[in-house]
Amino acid sequence: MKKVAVIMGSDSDLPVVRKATDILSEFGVPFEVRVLSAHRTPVEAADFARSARESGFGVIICAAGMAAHLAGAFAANCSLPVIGIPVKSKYLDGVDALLSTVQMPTGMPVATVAIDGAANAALLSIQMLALSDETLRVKYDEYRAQATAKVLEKDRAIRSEFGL
Ligand code: RP5
Repeated sequence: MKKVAVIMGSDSDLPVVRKATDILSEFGVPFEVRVLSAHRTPVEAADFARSARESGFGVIICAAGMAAHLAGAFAANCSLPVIGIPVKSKYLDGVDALLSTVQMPTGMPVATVAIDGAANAALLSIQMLALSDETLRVKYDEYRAQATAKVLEKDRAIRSEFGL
């Protein structure tokens, strides 16, 4: 199976990123984690992006906060699908990172998830890899079925609480 690259702009992003790595682990998807910054280590970030396909990666997840150019920089240097996670920082509630990540110019797409939406980033990467991996597709469909069952159970519990 292809690997997922999980890149964060700073180690301070790890508490958010952990939600993605936990899900990748749960699904048995191979991944590598790096701290690489579009601004602080631009050469290393570009080198990683340029060699990502030949290194066996199939999807890249980039988490960054503030003026978050990490996902865009990866998209510019690599034709693998890039998923951006805008990370909330203490000043602008993550809207700065959201706009920096989502507003990519035509031709350089970044699939941007919600602010701190690391779980969805992992799930989206799994959906992408599952296009060519039947075992992973079955696991993902089971996960979705369980998620549906949990909500239906909550619905039953709430209705019962109101005597319905
Ligand atoms: C971004 O700046 C990082 O992704 C992080 O979210 C933010 C703050 O970084 P630190 O100052 O905590 O290293 O590049």
